[in-house]
Amino acid sequence: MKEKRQIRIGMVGYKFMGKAHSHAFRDLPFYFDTDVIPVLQAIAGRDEQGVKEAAEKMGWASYETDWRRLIERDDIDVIDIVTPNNTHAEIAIAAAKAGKHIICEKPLALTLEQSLEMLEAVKRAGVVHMICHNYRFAPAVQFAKQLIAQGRLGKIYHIRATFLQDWLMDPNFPLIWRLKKEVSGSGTHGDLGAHIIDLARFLVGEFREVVGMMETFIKKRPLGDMDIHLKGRVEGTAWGEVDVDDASAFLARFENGALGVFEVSRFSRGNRAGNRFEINGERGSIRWDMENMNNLQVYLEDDERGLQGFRTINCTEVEHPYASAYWPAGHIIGYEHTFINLLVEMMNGIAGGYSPSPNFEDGVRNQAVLEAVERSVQTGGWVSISEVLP
Ligand code: SOE
Repeated sequence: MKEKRQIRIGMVGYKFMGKAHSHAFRDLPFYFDTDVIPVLQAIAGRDEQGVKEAAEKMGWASYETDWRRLIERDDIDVIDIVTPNNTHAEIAIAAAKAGKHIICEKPLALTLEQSLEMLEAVKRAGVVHMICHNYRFAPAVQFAKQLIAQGRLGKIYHIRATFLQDWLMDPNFPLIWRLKKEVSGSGTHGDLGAHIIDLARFLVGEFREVVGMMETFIKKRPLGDMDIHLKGRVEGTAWGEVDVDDASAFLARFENGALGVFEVSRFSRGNRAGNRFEINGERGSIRWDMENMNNLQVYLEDDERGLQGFRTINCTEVEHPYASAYWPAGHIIGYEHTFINLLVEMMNGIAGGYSPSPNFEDGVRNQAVLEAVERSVQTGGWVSISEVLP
């Protein structure tokens, strides 16, 4: 058997997303027969003890305590950026200059301007680039895309999408990096909004104009750090200001005439990861809920009258993208597999010399929608995407 070309990964960061990406790189060759295969070469993090332990636990061959050192190494082909948002641009631009392929977590950058600089850098360097919008790689979402592309739903009229969470409702939950504008760029808007904007762009098309509103329900929080998975409180004596949104909502018109309603929040009691959408077309509708991610609800007007209604398709059959690489039909997959599916495309892109979607172009277009909504919140009126991204 021909030996496969190894693609040596250098990952910057190693927490929540680091775990998801490490798992995906490790398991990818187990399920998929790609032309090139990833190797967990090195990770970088500032805390030596922490990064060393993470490297051992997650199976990385080596570690660095400075990401710059990772980029200098000539035994690294890809830089994977899983750090807080304020570091994406600097790392990505340096990695591109060093000729490394790049996979970057979302949102691409703090601002549209920064994301354009990142796009310029990867284009100039001619490296392969992707942004990690993993949800579009759920087999059910890919299947929804196929149904829409085949015209099974006809002309699309509506998309309504939410991403609702509730981990921030305790007023004593501390002021973590996700709540500081200079580190995260925005709150729910860039964190969760970026995901549903990506799903909408993938399934419906480009945005034309938006009008939005945002709110910060709790404006001061105790200083401290906390894992968002823990329901934790800090009995703080020192307090700091939250300068990002707790919730964001907007209306949109698409280039193809469809209308969109979007809502993201960290104050939606009972919702842990309420990433859901419904799309209505002239001949059918689809619904998806990430907490039930293997299923797609489909309504087709062409069904016999009397039998019409939403049917639930368990997208684990050979006809459903990526599904048959895992288990026999009916044997469901999970959140972590969406990352594997995305990285399969990254490997295909490296083997074929192209940047699969979603790439930095998609990251820029996504950032333009985020920015247009923010501008609309300031002005109180509609903002067209062409005003922010000429
Ligand atoms: C936290 O709000 C978070 O983990 C996001 O950062 C992710 O992108 C999203 O997938 C789930 O929620």
